Amino acid sequence: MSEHRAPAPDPRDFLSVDADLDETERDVRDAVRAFAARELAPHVADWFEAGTLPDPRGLAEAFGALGVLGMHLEGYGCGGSNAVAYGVACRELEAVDSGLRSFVSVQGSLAMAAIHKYGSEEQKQEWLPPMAAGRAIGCFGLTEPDSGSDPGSMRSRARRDGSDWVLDGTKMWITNGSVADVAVVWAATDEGIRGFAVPADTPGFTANVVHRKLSLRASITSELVLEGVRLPADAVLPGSRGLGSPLSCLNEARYGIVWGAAGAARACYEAALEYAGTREQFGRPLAGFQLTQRKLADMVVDVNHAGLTALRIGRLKDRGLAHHNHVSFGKFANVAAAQRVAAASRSVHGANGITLEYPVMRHMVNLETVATYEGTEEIHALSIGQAVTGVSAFR
Ligand code: TGC
Ligand code: FAD
Repeated sequence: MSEHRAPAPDPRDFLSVDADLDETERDVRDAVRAFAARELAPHVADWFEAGTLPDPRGLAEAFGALGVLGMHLEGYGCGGSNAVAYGVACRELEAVDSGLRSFVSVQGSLAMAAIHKYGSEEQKQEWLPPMAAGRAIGCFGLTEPDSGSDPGSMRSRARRDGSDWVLDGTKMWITNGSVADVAVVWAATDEGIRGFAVPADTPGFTANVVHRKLSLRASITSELVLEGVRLPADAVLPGSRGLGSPLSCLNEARYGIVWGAAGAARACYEAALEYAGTREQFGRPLAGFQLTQRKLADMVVDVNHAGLTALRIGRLKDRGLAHHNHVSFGKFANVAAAQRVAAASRSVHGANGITLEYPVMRHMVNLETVATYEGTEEIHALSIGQAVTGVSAFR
């Protein structure tokens, strides 16, 4: 009897995580990966260097045609995919740049998800089909200059004036704020925190671009100013009530980051593997030095752990079993893993690693934002701590 030999691991998918994707999920992976290689990767270093996205509307329409905007939502022109397929799409986009995954996250998992979860039938009909197609851009305004990790302390107010609502306040760090057609704005009311669909052409609404960022440069970040913004009664998202409403949207976007961070980690690891195989010092490739192999071993472990974590949480989500503490676990673990991989990859690249000719420093600085937004590393550590001890240490 001949001895069975398992195939040797594929260095690019060491634990064969993708073998556990079904055919539809693999098709999504291949389509998004091909799109990203063709339409995004050749330009992203220039966009990052310029500190902006030169054609956000064109990009939105291209993402719409690809089918990734609100792809996990049902109806209204959305794709209705499962959570794993959506996650795989996020992974492939973030393997190019976190800012590009952010574009898709904010549109689909925050702005569209808020309208889908809490909006009226009219609001869904008005906004979701054009947003899914990328003909309309949305943003999600929760954070304020003085309320980041603690959004419950927000100062933005919405008060009734007859049947109208009048909104005043400032939102800060809002992705796509200055290119949005509609801003989902969260404000305190006499009935608690509620969400509002604010068309960007409403008098009193202005958006100012945040300049001089050193991270997430291939992404537009804005301040939203609302001064006496008068909205009709039907602008409120009728199903929204309390801080739990925006937080449940965050779970969707945080879930995308769990996968996205695995993509950024994979890209940095693959860049290091390739570089170490070709760059020679002391008469042989860097890959032949023990210290480099240790870095590659650490990287491949982090990349595969991140991939397994993402897939596990995705499968739980598709069975309706992903608690928000699971998502916190994934964001906390995978972003930290990606940061370790990016730093190790940058060191393998030597001086070349600090340039935009290679993707690693771009990923490394992007990951500073990814570790900060959607709940900082500390906030997710405290969520996990609360889940395992039963004691809240937020305050
Ligand atoms: P707390 O009293 O704990 O909770 C208030 C209510 O919300 C419920 N809840 C959640 N519900 C759904 N999902 C979650 N993740 C939830 N976390 C809490 C909770 O059960 C409670 O419900 P109820 O019915 O009892 O009232 O609220 P807290 O004020 O103590 O704050 C908790 C904390 C710190 C975890 C929360 O505020 C938080 O997550 N802070 C971080 C803020 C954050 O992540 N901001 C992100 C802004 S958006 C963004 O960054 C977009 S980046 C662009 C991109 O994604 O690419
Ligand atoms: P702070 O809350 O001031 O925190 C500062 C430090 O204190 C952090 O290390 C934090 O972890 C720590 N800290 C705070 N509280 C505690 C505690 N209880 N215990 C221990 N440590 C604590 N927001 C939106 O609403 N929409 C968007 O589209 C959006 N896009 C963004 C895009 C970019 C590029 C960036 C950088 C941010 C974006 N944000 C967005 C904002 C983001 O969600 C916030 O930056 C984040 O929630 C953290 O808030 P903060 O920056 O005010 O930091």
